[in-house]
Amino acid sequence: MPAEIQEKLDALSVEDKENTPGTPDAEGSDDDDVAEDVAVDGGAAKKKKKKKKKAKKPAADGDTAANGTAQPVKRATAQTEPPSVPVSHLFPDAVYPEGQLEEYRDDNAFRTTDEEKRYLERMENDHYNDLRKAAEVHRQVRQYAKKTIKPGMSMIDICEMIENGTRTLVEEKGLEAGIAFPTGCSLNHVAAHYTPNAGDKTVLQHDDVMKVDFGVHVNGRIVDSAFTMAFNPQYDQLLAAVKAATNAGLKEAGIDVRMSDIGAAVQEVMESYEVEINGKTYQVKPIRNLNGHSIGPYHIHGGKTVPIVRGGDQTKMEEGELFAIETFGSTGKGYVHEDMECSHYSKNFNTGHIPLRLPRAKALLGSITKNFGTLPFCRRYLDRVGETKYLMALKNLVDNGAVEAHPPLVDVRGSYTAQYEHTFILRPTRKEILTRGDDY
Ligand code: HZE
Ligand code: MN
Ligand code: MN
Repeated sequence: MPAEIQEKLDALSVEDKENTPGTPDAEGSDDDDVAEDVAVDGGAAKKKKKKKKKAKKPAADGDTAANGTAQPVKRATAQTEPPSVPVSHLFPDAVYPEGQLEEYRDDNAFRTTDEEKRYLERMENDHYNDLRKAAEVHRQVRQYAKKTIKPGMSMIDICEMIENGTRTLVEEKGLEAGIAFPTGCSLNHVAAHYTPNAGDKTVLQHDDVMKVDFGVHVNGRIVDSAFTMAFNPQYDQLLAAVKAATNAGLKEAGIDVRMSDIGAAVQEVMESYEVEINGKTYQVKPIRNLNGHSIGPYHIHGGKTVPIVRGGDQTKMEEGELFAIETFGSTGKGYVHEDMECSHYSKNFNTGHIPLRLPRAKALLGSITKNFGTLPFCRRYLDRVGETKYLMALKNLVDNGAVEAHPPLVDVRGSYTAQYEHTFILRPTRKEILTRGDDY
């Protein structure tokens, strides 16, 4: 960890540190095996340091030196509930914490210390810092979301809570910083790409399994991360299977690693779990037509896909690439199809000018370009920028290929699906799991 970031961490309160990746928690979450692998300056030394600090500085705003004199201490402002403090206020020198670091292995072990690789990396520091800021916003917003979301809340209230938190903490500013894509809150057999449209009265139920998938960007640098919430403990093993499978994929990932090897590692772990739900037992299946993906600036799906089953793809991951590894487990067929009313859309990234004959479609595309650029959006986001009665125009844009529709992706009715997702970057010297937190 660079000295300036270590100093920054040292200035933070104990509470803040516990939320910082790269500071593994001794008591641990259910993810200890992964969290302990943080390759900073040695987990043992770190733990000692933290324990010492905790004992020395219990709660005060100041510090007491060994000789008993009061010491002023730089203290990060605590986040509020609901979150209202922009992360830029919590990190006043605008240096954001690194994610979980992992050294490359085998033929790439040389990279950790290689002078040329370290040089290449320094040139990208501002981009990494933008990603780390986005990741910090994600961690703080999801911490509040996990605490607050309860059965009985409407899906719209759930999404607005997450979206308001993101806008505030990242200090939303046009296309320079904000929400990267609509808040996914897909339920049960719906695996992905559901967010409520206006008027949707759906209320979260005690027996629902909800995939919370949201994204944050700073200058178009996107983090994409998701977790699953359930209130009935009968789903605990399903969630554990998918969490472990995602972690297996993250561990396997690296420069020169074949996509197919990641798929194999994910499937192996996922299928090693048996779950009992409503008195029936299932082997957890990976959803074979869903995958992780590369991410480009303002481009959620950068073009490379990361399978979650064995077979096929000999494509390799490369230096500098940003990826989301997301795995989905299911008690159903392990295969999704499009169904239900569409909420998610994005301007087609690769097409140039498309001639449009319908004036309302032309105007809507102008508004989409201005407000979202190539970032995905949903109908609620069109509503909030003042668009009305746009459904015909939107359909025209989809029919003409200017906009892509991303309808909900569902497994068979009555099945349950879970998802965990993290964003990581293959830095020249090491892998950095940007969105890692103390929760998942
Ligand atoms: C949205 C959105 C959020 C992802 C996508 C993602 C996405 C984008 C497939 C995608 C394009 C089915 C779209 C997405 C999103 N997250 N991959 O994490 F509107 F709000 C593009 C694509 N494709 C080109 N052809 C293949 C698929 O998601 C897949 C998981
Ligand atoms: Mn996602
Ligand atoms: Mn994704």
